[in-house]
Amino acid sequence: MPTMESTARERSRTPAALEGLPRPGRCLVMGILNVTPDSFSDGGLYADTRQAIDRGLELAAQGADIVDVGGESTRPGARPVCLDEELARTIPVVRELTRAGVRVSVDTMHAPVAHAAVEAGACMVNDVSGGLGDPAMTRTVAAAGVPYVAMHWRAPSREMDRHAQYDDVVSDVMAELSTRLWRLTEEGVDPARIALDPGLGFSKRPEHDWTLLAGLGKLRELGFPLMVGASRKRFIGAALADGGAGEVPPGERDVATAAVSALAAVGGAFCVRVHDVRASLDAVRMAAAYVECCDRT
Ligand code: PMM
Repeated sequence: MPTMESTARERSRTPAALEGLPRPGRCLVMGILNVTPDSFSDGGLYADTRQAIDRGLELAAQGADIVDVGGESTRPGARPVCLDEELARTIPVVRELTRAGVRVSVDTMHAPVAHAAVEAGACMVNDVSGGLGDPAMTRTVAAAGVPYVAMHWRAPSREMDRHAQYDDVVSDVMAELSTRLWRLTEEGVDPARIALDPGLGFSKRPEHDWTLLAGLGKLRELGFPLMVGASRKRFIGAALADGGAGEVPPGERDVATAAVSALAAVGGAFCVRVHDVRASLDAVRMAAAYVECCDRT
């Protein structure tokens, strides 16, 4: 059975990196900036453009390697927003943060938003649908030539919980991501600019999320850098409730999120996507020191 140490050793033999992003010798930390009224943990906090820009600057000052700007909530049950609204929420924020020297990615499943965000300075597209939400996304990203995160996704937010059925969640997610990879590269996306994400919480129950987290080593066999988005998610709230009924609320999950960031980094993630940047930055630094020591001993 693989131990945490052997996982760490294995990870360090294959440095994962994504063309066009920094390589600080540790897992990257992406700060979450949801410019939405209805995201599950920070909805409404940064819905106004000025508040969102200030928050983005704050995340960068806290050490975020990338700030991920999103204008559409993807929480279970969320309704889609119209394109004009998503553009109005995200593009001014992307433009101002980029002007201020912040490295920005755009969290969208819509090709026109990805295109406009790259024009406004975004250096990465983070697509929770892995290209399934908009058939034009793949070609848009290929033409833009920016790094692209393709997340495992089965269905829109309003119905995703109905699709949380797996024979073997790690194998099933790998097979579905492989199909996406085939399509992405067929349509001209540079493989050196693709990262994959198992999509924790998206058509997954808490036991699926934990199995995927424990299976990062296996997912890395796909040969692409892995992003992990665990921050404040339900599986963390449920684990903190110690098997009791209910869940610890999202606002009280940041310490545990940082612990999960360390686990993800040791498991070989190239980037973690989090609300509380400072805590996860410390966590991935500890993971890097640990992995380096495993390498030497
Ligand atoms: N999760 C959310 C939004 N975007 N992007 C990636 N790549 N991975 C994720 O797990 C992910 C994501 C939903 O969480 P939020 O509402 O806290 O942003």
